[in-house]
Amino acid sequence: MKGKVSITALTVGLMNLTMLIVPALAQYNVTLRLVGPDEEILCEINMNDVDNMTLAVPEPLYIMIINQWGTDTFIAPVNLTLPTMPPLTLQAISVPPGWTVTFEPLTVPDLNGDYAVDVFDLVEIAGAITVNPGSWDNYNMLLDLNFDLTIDIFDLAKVAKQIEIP
Ligand SMILES: [Ca+2]
Ligand SMILES: [Ca+2]
Repeated sequence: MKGKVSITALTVGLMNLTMLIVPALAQYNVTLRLVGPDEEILCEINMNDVDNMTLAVPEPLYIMIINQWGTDTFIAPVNLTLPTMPPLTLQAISVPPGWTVTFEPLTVPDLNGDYAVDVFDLVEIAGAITVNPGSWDNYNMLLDLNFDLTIDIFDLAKVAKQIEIP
């Protein structure tokens, strides 16, 4: 019985804590998509429970966004038709709507976010290389470092160039 009381007290305590935290951090479920000219989804990235955020994207994609719209900050839902050939659409949708994303150029290819550029980042790209030319299976726009719409040795080379040898 005594244990039950203290669990309830703990639950109430946690609920109070949650109520304090939630209003400060609005959380969004976000879907980022790269959509082809026939509405086909070429790449879809889902992020759950994210705050308004900065998202590092391959540098050529960042430059495309800045040149086209003159800003790097957008509020979802948004559809950005990129000046690629063929024209592709970068789509950001959030639940609830209103997620703010600020794109930034990915100049340091720390793809697994461990604050170092090393062989593990090469592995991230190697895992996304597809053996079928022209196939969009596995395509992840955030790993396409030269943003030529395919993941291959040239993206690996961009990481390899920045690996620091101790
Ligand atoms: Ca890393
Ligand atoms: Ca590429």
